[in-house]
Amino acid sequence: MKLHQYMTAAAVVACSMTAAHAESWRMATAYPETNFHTVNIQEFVNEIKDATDGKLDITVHANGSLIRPGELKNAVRSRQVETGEFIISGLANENPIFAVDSVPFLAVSYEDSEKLYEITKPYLEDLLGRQNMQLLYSVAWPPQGMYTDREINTIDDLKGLRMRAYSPQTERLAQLSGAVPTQIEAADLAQAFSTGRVNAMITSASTGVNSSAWDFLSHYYDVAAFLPKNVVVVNKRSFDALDDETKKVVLDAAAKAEKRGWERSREERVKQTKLLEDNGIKVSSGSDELRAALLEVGQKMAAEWSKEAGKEGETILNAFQQ
Ligand code: PCA
Repeated sequence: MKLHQYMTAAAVVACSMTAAHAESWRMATAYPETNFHTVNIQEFVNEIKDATDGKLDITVHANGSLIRPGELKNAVRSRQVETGEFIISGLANENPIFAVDSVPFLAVSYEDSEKLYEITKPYLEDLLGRQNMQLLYSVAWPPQGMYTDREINTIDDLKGLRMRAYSPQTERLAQLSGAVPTQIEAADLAQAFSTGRVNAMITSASTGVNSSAWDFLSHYYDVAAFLPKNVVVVNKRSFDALDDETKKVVLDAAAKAEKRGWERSREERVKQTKLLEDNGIKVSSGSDELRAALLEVGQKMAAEWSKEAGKEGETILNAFQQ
């Protein structure tokens, strides 16, 4: 081997050693820094940094500041960022399996949501895997209720209200309730309400508090329609490029973050619902009439989902109902 060839080989080795020894990743998320999912993610990346002695250093870019929420999945898929978090039902138009956690009144408790997650996890892993992504963990939002800028007694009172939606399911729910849906990202909520683009929304107590809902809205109907989940994913090539030890650190930290996240979500429900009340929002579970009508909407959506999800959907529902 000639001298310059030795030198080239040495340079290649030096480069790959550097790559193996210090990695800086970017993580993009859609929700604010104070949101409990984001706080959990920050702890997750801190733990990875500590456990690898800084070899894997992940910087979190929250609130859609690096990647617009609607672009998040494709950004991880194409490796524009190595890792990211997004709401899985946002992908419902790709495959109905992504929407099962958002079928209203199918799984309304944390226990049922966890059960549904365990059943659907292999499907999610497979579907995300086909798009070059590995599922690291998933955590549910607190139950979804309805916020309005006026008192609602029956479903007819929702007629014509402009209702903010964040997924195909929330859009359909608004539509079937007689409202007019508008797709708005969580990061844009305050602006949308202050400019009068919307006067109602379906979301959790968390997002209500994160967006200071009391500045624009007066009522929260805590109907607990469903618990949508966020997923934290990593680009497969980025993950595969890690050494085995680092991979294990990431997977262990992910398992811990998942457990911690579900616990925090439970606490969040209680804590943030109280904060809504403390700030003047009238919180109630809604009239019997309203709840019965929303249940009917839910049944309609469940039938639509089953039709779309076909055999796979049937398998999932059978396992869930056992
Ligand atoms: N907050 C997110 C999704 C579900 C939730 O509770 C949002 O409103 O966009």
